[in-house]
Parts: sequence; C-alpha cells; structure tokens
Amino acid sequence: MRHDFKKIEPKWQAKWEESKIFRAVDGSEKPKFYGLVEFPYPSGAGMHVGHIKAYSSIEVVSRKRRMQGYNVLFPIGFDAYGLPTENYAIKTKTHPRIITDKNIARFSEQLKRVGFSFDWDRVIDTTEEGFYKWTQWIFLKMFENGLVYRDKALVNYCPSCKVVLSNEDSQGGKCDICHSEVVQKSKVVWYLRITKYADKLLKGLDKVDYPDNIKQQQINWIGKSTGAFVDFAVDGIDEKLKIYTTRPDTLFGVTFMVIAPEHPFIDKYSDKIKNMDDVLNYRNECAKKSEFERTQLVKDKTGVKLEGFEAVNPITGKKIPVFIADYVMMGYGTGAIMAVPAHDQRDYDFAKKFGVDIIPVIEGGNIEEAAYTGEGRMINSDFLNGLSKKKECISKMIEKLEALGVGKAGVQYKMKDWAFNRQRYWGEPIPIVHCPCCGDVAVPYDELPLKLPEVENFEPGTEGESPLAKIDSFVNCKCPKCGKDAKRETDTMPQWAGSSWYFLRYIDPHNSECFADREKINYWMPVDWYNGGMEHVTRHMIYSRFWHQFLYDLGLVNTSEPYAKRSAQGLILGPDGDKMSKSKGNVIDPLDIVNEYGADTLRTYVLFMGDYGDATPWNDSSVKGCKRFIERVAALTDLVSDEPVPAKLESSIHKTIKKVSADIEEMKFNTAIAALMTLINEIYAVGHITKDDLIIFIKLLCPFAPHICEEIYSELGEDGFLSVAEWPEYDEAKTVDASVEIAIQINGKVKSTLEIANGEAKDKVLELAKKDEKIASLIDGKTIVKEIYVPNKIVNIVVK
Ligand code: ANZ
Ligand code: ZN
Repeated sequence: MRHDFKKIEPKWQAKWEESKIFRAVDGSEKPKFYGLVEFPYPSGAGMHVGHIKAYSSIEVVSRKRRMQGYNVLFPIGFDAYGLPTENYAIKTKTHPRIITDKNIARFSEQLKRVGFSFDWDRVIDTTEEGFYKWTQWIFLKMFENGLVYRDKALVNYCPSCKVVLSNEDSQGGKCDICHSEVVQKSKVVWYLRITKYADKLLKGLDKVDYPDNIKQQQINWIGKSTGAFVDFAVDGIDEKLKIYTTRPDTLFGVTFMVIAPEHPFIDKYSDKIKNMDDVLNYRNECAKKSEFERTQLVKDKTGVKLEGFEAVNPITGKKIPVFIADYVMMGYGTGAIMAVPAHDQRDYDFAKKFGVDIIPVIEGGNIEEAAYTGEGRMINSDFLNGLSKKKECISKMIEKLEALGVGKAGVQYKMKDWAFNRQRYWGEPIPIVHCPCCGDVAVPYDELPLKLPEVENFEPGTEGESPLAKIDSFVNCKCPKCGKDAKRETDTMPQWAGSSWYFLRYIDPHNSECFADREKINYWMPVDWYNGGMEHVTRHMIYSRFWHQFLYDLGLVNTSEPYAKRSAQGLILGPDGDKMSKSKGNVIDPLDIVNEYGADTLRTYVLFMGDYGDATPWNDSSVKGCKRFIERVAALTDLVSDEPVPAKLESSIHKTIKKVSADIEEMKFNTAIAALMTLINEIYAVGHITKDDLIIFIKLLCPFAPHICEEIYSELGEDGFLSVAEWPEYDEAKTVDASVEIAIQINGKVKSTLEIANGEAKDKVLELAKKDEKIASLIDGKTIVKEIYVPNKIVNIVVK
C-alpha cells in the first residue's frame, strides 16, 4: 500500500517535532493567536475520545491561523494534583509523584500520536515545584490583600472522600469526585473572598465573546440580587433581628418571620425560648439534610414556632410570630426572612400549614388558592396605597425605612466565598504559619515553594485532617515574624488552584524570577480563543477569571479578562447513546481508533460526527466513512494532470475555500468537512485535477487531517511543510455560478424548471418562463392575474 497511515503518521509527527514548526515565538512581528484548551487531568485511564474532540477545535483553528501567517501559541500541560491520583497512591502504596509522572508520559505519548500541533517546549505540570511555587505566590498576594481568611463554618463535607467541598464542587448536593451525598459539617475552613469580585465578574462579561448560555450560567451562579436589609425588633431583647428581602414594598403584608435553624439567635437567646427541646430536635433533623434537599426537594413545609419570641413589624408596629424552618438557609442574606404569605409561594405554603394570617398588599390573583406574585395596585399599605409600579414602591419603602433608621438598601449574591482547602496530601501546601503570638503569618516569598514533605502514609485522618498533620518535621516551625515556635498549616489547596492561572505560565513556562515576564504577557494576553466543557462554566471559568482580575488589580497583567472568546464542545456519547462510562462498557479508546484507522480518520471523525456543541453518539460506520474519505484523498495524486479543470469545478473549488474558511471560524467543522467531501466527489467525476488545485484541496483539509495532506504535498514535489504553507484565497467572482436553475410555479405549484443567467433581469426571466413549453401550454387561454419573481429562485404565475 502506497499510503500506509501506520508509516505516514509517525513519520510526519517526528518531522514536525524535529523541525519545531509549531513552536510559538515570543514577541514576533507577526499577529499573534493564543489558542487554549483545558489541560487534562492525567488520570490512570489515559485519554478519552472526549479529550480529542475538545482539543480538535482549537487545533484546527490554530493550524489555520499558522497558515494565515499568525504566530500561534497553542500549548498543553497537565492539571495533575487531585484525589484520583492520591486515592490510587493509597491503594497501591505508590508515591503520587511516580503515578503522576507515569500518567503524564502516557498522555503525552497519546496526544502526540493524534498529531496535535502543541508547542511541546511549553508543557507545564501544576505539581512541579517550578509551577506551584507561583500558585503559592499568588495565594500569598491574595492573603496580603485581604482576600484570604479562615472561618468556622458549616461546610459541604464529603464523608467518603473526607474533604471539605466548595459550593461549586457540590452542585446538586453531590460530591463532584465520588458522587456521594454531601453533608453539612462545622469546620474551620480557608476561604478566598471571591464575593468581593462578584460585581467585576458580572461586569467583565460585557467585554468578552462567550456564547449567551455560558454568560447566563455565570450570571445565575453569581446571582446578584438587589433589595433591602430591615431590622425587626424582638420583644424582650435588645438586639435587632436583621432580614434580607428583595421586596421591601410588601412590608405591610408581613405576618410572620422565619429564621434558619442554625441562626445564632437560637443559642444566644435560648433562655427566652420556651420550647427549646422542640427547637433543638428540629435543628438536628435539618443538619442531616443537604442544602439541595432543603431548598429543592421539599414537598411539605416544616418548622417550629419559637414560643416566647415575638417580633414587631417595624412599619406597622404589629406583633408577629417567629418560626424556624429549613427553607430559610443560614448561608444566604442574613439567615432570616420577613414572610409575606400573600405574595411569596413558600411563605404561603408555610402560612397555610401553620395557620398564620395572609394579608394581601398587591391586587390581583386569587389568594384563596396561591400567592400572587405578579404586579398590581398596592392595597392595605398606607402610604403606598394606589401605586402600582413595583420599582417605585420599593424605593419609597426604602426611603421610609432609612428615615426611620430601621433599614437600608442592600445587595446580595448567591455565590459564596470559595472554600479553599482540602485535607489531603496531593495538593499545594497552603503557605501559612500559625503563631500563638502573631496569628496567621505568611511564609516569606523567598521561602517558596513551600514543598510537600515526603510521607509514608497518604491516608487522611478519620476526622478529615490532612496527612501532613502527622508529620512533626513539617508541622513544627518558627514564626517568620517573631521567631517563636509555631505550627504550619497542614491543609492543601483544592484542585482548582493551579488551573486558575495556568494559561499565564504557558507564556513563560521556565521563568524562575516571576510567574511570567510582563513583556511576554503583554504580547500574548488575552487568550484569543478558549475551548472547554460546559461543566467548567461555573467553576474553573469563574475561579480563573477571579484570579486574573485580582492580578490585573495588582497591575501584574495587561487585561482584566483572561479569555477574549470561549466556546464549548458537546459530549461524545457511547454508540448506544448513553454517556460513556466504564460500568456501561461503552467507552471508545481513541488509541484503538488511531491504531485501526489512523489519526487523520479519528481527527476528521470527531469533528464530522455532528454539530460541535451537540452531544453526539459514537458511530462506527461513520468512522469508516471518514476513513474512506481519507483514502480517496490519498488517491487524488493519480488524477493530477496539466489540463485545467472545467469552469464548474473551478467555481466549486473557490466556493469550498470560502466555505471551509468561514465554517472553521464559526466552529461548523462538520459542514466544512462535508464541503470537502462534496468537492472530492466532483473532482472524481471530472477525472482530473491540476497540481495547483490539488494543493488548494490539501491545504483546506490539512488542519483536519494533516498527515495525509503533508504526505501528498511532498509527493507533489513541494518543499517545506504544508502545515505552515499559505492558506488559500478565493476569488469572489468565481464563487458565483454563471447560471442558476429556478422553479416555475403556476398558482404556487411547481410545474417546470428553467436555467437562467445568474442575476438575469426580471422581465427577461418572466418572458423565458412563459415561453417554457410546459408552462406555455398550461397558461394557454387563461388570464394571468399576477406574476411574482423571487430572484434566482422562483417564478410564480397566478392564473384564473
Ligand atoms: C419578602 C418577600 C416577599 C420576598 C415577596 C420575596 C417575595 P433572591 O431574589 O434569590 O435574592 N430570602 C432571603 N434570605 C433568605 C434565606 N436565607 N433563605 C431563604 N430565603 C431567603 O431572594 C430573596 C428573597 O428570598 C427575599 O425576599 C426573601 O423573601 C427570601 F413577595 O422577602 B423575600
Ligand atoms: Zn509569631
């Protein structure tokens, strides 16, 4: 066989690597393109076909950009800290370093066999000292700037992984790592004050090119809400019970209050509460439920009235009961609400069950049946009566509250501060020292990296304490400030730390003076196009935007947003249409496909299988179809002749250049490949092609199937690499057909077709249409009422 992919593919891969044609050049005169894909976690399972699809998009764009004359940075690295490796280390009693190195070597080998055009000189590994030194450095900068704090809090805790999880990592009440139910646990936790950046994270979205659904997910995750804080007096105690509400306009309809079961008032004023036993029982019940269960899964409202506790509506002066109920969360607002059962369904359900008054303050709906949440005229509301604009009522009420000194306007976010620690070994040590005199003290910058100590046993403690806590030589140290005996923090950073800034390290991966040289940052940033998974939209994307905005505020980077453009791939499902999973046995190993059909086929197939953003099942026969396509491409050299191609094929070639060029930019890879498949059929139908036209064809296909295209290029006697040859231009004039076929209708029904000159004048077309044999006989003797012409498409003759 002349074109044995088993020989061709390794040959070109070796040549590319040797000649370093994919190396990015710092500060080149050429326009720059920074294309980024989410670097893999080097798991023991090796690469997944999902990785191939995720990387192939920016791979194609990067290859096209190089051919268009850009200086391209398309890097790859490894996000290598994390629990799966650590768990495997515990199981096999092997050091996670050894496991990680082995997995990275395997991943690199696999990526190279697919022929990705990464710059292999810039590979990073988040677990290397040269990398995590800077992760710790940025953390300390945050510490220095008041963005790091420690707090005892109710946290999401995974009893199986024995770690505290951030909100982002326990979405839906399940541990993101092992999918166990997450429980609430009281623990001292490190936090990053991401909420301080909530507004910047929202505003920054105006500046970037992300798809609407991605922006919307981030907006919802940040969850900005505007409203008011209102102080309610409680009989017999001095302290005010503060609530957060988005609807201060409904204050006249407040008939009770609800506080979260964990609200500090309960313990603080337990002597006032006459039914403390019931209250504590209820609180214990709630502790067993996750936030998700409490807020999303409830069918029936539950709660306990605080006996001996009465609050006063600050606007009416009326006494109202106070309850505890699990539908109010301690972690949002103030953990206490004013309940307006007439206009809030949760409060309504609760009032019905507990027999509390329901006072409507907005006209509309039927409050015998449900809360009315629409707009309407205000009633039972004193100075607001008769008004019907919600906005106006809200600001009038806030004015009133401020005048009375019992409330003020306020903003709340759904997003919480980022729980930033793990009680595990395989992570970046948090570079903080606890001193009995000085408190929490930063490890001095010149002592970074604070290295992970060697341990014998990676197992976390039963109470969820870090394995580092067992190493006295690590724990015991001197305070960097006062020199007295102190103890090191033993928690490590969560897995999302390294990926929060990794794209900056690619710019200058070997720098030992700073995380990246400023000149180089100025040259390369922002990332021009970042592709990744939808699962990262509310985690990695938010976290890394936060870190980057922080570095921007310190003046250390040139752009406030790290990613100018973001896109997302859809999943590859198993052949059965289910999510690929080991347990279902429907996993496709990309290396099996490379071995059987070649990398060019795999690359083409993952982009041809469906719309890039859609979840698409794997389909073997379509893989074979792609393989046949590559084989037909390989055989094109047999058709080369000096004879020019007919005008129609020439026009098709120009149309295809135009289409493939545009489709790649819009991530319509499947239609770009389909256009090349159509073109190859035309070429075979004509039976010959010039060398120049064939070169155009392989240039267009090169980003998708570079090995066979390079092979043909060299077979045609060309020097150099096709991968960096010039991207073809099209001639607009040649993309339009000389003639077009139009339909002729009579009374809206197609009766005939007609070939006309492209852009022919209306009168001429109508004249030709009526002369058409079939049409002429059909309209003979009838009265023409109307003649309609849709240029280049349809003539419709209406007759009576
Ligand atoms: C009175 C009211 C009347 C409310 C009404 C809503 C409608 P967003 O928009 O999500 O910010 N709330 C406040 N803190 C809460 C907590 N910790 N747990 C559960 N619910 C809480 O929602 C704010 C609204 O959710 C607040 O406005 C409060 O109920 C409730 F017709 O106050 B509202
Ligand atoms: Zn000290």
